[in-house]
Amino acid sequence: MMKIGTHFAYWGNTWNVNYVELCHRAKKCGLDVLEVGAGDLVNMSDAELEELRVTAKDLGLQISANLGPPKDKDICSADPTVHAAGVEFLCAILDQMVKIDCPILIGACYNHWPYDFVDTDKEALLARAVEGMKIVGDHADKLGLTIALEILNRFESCMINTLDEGIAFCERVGKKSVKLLLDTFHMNIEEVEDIPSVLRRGGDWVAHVHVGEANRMLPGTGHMPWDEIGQALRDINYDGKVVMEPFLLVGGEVGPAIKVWRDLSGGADADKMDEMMTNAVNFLRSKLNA
Ligand SMILES: [Mn+2]
Repeated sequence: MMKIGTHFAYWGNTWNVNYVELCHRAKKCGLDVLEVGAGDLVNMSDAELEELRVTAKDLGLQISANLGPPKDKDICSADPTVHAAGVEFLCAILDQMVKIDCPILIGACYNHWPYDFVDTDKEALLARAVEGMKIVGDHADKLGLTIALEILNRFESCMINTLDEGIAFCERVGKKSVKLLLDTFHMNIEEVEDIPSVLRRGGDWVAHVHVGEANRMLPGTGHMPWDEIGQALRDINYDGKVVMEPFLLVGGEVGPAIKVWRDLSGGADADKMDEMMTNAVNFLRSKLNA
């Protein structure tokens, strides 16, 4: 059974949030998964991590950890200090994930995000990232965790923009734990094939799925082919997490990072935001588990 989740930043426009509160809110909306910021885990005390673990467990909620690495901890960097710091950071996150029973690290862990495009020497960037990810992948293998590398569109990365590039990267890394994340928003921009075909071809490489409409609004509010997407995921026997990334709010830190320049929430207050999320969960569940 596929599990339905949301990125935590649906509810606000700052990266700094109280995950324990958001666990309760996610549960209220009928979600199975809360996707938290992986970078936050290294700044949380063991007591805070334990509170999050227990809260999620008691609510029957699963947690996934979403990372956009900072520029000074980046495994594609030509600076050996930054590269090493990136490897160390990713391994430290994996260690923290174990403490909250979080099985999967997701995101474009192969470069910093948002990427600044100062260095676009793609082959050299990829070669350094592969070497770094081999070490991180070994650590994840040892801990029994999964890393789902996110394939991003051209405006967010110059390294991995398509499924084929993602598979090639994972094959070079060659670790059991290192797989892919496919996101309807990015696929809609970059892939030649229709989205269901890309998912089918992704097959066993697909370890995590992000969903949203073409403008990242909630599933069911735009023109994505949800019946066919659900069918494609069933065809590959996908039983992982399907996590929405609905970024609707302008301003704060999240708005500019995601390039949200108009209110996509329709002026929704907190109750309306929860109602819209609940509707999207029900919509998605009907499409995925048809
Ligand atoms: Mn995504």
